Amino acid sequence: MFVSVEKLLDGLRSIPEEKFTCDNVYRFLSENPVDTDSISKYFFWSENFYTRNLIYKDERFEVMAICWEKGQISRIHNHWDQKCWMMVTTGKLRGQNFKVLDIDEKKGFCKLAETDQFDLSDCLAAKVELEEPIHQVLNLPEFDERAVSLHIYSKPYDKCLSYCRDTDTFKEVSLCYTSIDGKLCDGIKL
Ligand code: 2CO
Ligand code: FE2
Repeated sequence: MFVSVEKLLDGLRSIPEEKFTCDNVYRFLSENPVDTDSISKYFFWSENFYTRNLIYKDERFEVMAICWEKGQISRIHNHWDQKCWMMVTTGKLRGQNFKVLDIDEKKGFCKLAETDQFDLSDCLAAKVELEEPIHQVLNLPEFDERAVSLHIYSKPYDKCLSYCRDTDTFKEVSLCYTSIDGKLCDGIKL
């Protein structure tokens, strides 16, 4: 029932452009839980930040394994207009979605409020809702274990908006890979 990541990639590549929709890819992912052993060569761990490890990228989508030490959390962020799906292959993660209460784009001001929350584990598939795209992913200290999540982004993207709740501000930030094809990227210190 578990599939290797190579099989998952073959399947994703074979989905025609017009069928590469939120629902179709979500269904495909739900039907193809990924075998952890097939992605373990992409795992890198850092005490300082969650790591983003690129497994595959083409013009249409990228696939990465994200490794979360106990207690590590993402920023509150969006994915621009890109579609996103994920599954947690090891451990457990909390997802928290947010809605915009008030925004002044020129001033970089944005007031957010929490909306729904969800927990992911056991290769359960999830998608980022395009209607409410601001979210945060947390490996809560009480989960008390490392976690790994597999992410698919379509199209690939390397910038997002990051939101600060203390100051009600937001700004664009760059995203980088920790490793590509199982090799640590230049300049990355774990
Ligand atoms: N999107 C974040 C990233 O690519 C990880 S949180 O899950 O959506 O760094
Ligand atoms: Fe995200």
